[in-house]
Amino acid sequence: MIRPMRQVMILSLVWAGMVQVPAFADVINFTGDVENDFALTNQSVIRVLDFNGQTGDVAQAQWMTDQGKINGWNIKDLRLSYDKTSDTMFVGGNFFGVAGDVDGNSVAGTSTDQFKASGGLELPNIGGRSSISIGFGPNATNGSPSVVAGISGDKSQAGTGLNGFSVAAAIPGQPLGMNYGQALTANQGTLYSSGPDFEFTIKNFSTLPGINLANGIGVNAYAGSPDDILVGEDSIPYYTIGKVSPIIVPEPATILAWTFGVAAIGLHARRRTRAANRS
Ligand SMILES: [Ca+2]
Ligand SMILES: [Ca+2]
Ligand SMILES: [Ca+2]
Repeated sequence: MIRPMRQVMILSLVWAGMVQVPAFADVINFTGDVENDFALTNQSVIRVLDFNGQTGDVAQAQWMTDQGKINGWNIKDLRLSYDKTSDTMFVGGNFFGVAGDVDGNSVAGTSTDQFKASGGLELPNIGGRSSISIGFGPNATNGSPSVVAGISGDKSQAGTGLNGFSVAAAIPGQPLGMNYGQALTANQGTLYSSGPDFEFTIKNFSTLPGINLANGIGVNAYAGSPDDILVGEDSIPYYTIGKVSPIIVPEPATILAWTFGVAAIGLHARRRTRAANRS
């Protein structure tokens, strides 16, 4: 399905430890709630906002909307915080609802009879061809991820972490979510065990293939399944984060076609102050 033009905005921004500014030693304590754990008042937090923070970019059955439900693939934003001392990247995939709760009944892994009777499919543990994946790579126009972290939609690529969580070398040319290559054993972090959001760590982040922190990074994201019928997928196209201090000025972003069935997504970015966009 083709979704509307989106804007990705980046807020905040000291890229702690990656730029020529004092490093913030910042260890995030996970509780499952990205809004709480990666508070925007935390100067180390980088936020990539999806679709202006609006909910309309993941299709779902009208009756779900009429019932006030929001599917569990709809990403609100990504939040990143890098701890230089431990060389750990803390990653928060922030969802409007509950990550993986496809039918929006507030429980990931189970769905209502109405959802099932209408042909919907929601599997526990981000199972089957479901995936929540975040890609990382160089700060490069027309770039693509060199690393992927999360739960692959191809379970033959599953890692050894919770629900098959893995940090892996990205397979070039494959859609994010199905592109988990060789596991990066020195970089395996931990997926937090409860939601509503999707939080994990990547160890030894500066040593990831294709990553040179001094040059900034690129990031993209995918959440969805091709099999759930009643609900679309969400994605954030490859977005570059430069080494600018103290405010990161977004650079021209790439237009990529990498989600299941999405032809192309226009993307542009603009700067916005943190104060204007607290949530
Ligand atoms: Ca979204
Ligand atoms: Ca959330
Ligand atoms: Ca559910």
